[in-house]
Amino acid sequence: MKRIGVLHVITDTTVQSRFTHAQLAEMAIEGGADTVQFRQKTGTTRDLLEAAQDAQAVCTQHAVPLIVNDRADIALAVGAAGVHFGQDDLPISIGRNLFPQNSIIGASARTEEKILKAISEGADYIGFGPIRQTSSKPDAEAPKGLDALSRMCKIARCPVIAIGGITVEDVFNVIRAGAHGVAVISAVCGAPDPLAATRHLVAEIRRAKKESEKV
Ligand code: TZP
Ligand code: MG
Repeated sequence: MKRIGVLHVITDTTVQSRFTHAQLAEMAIEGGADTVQFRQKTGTTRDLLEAAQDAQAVCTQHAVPLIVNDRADIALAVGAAGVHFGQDDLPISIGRNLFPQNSIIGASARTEEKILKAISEGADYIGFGPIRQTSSKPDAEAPKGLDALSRMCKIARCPVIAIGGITVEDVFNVIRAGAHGVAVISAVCGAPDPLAATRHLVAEIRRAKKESEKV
């Protein structure tokens, strides 16, 4: 079984322009994030490659997996630990054949049917959301909430990473609902101090996991 991180910090240079992907990766890792996701929707392939290479260098230095959103070519080119595909990206089954066996392949899926399909094609984890309202993804669906998260976590026989509008105040309940972990953009990238914000998220995830162990 592959180790899937519990805090995926998604680096983003559109919700903020103070920091580069690499700088965000550095702060997130120092704050305790165990996965970094590189996500950039605009720019040339060369722009993306260079920014992802810089983020990968930081992740390599700290032995933290980097997952590239959308772009199998960029993930392969920088030697990332994995890739994350949405429903409009490459099918998981094709990605599985492109990447080494030990690569992590994540899939966004929002219905029971799509979750089961992604798992059957070889997804290592499911990204489920948006849990709450989010301003980081303009085409996000309506918030799914914690009840739907809980249902999907029971259906999925693989780790579920909750995403979308998750704040530090939410993390405890999100993990208690059954999520293996959370993925965030604004809670870290939009925070006044991304490093401190990451630390706080990690502490909340640990508190929730400890609580879950008690029952
Ligand atoms: N996919 C579903 S919601 C979302 C993505 C990429 C945006 C997450 O960003 P934030 O700022 O944590 O809501
Ligand atoms: Mg995508």
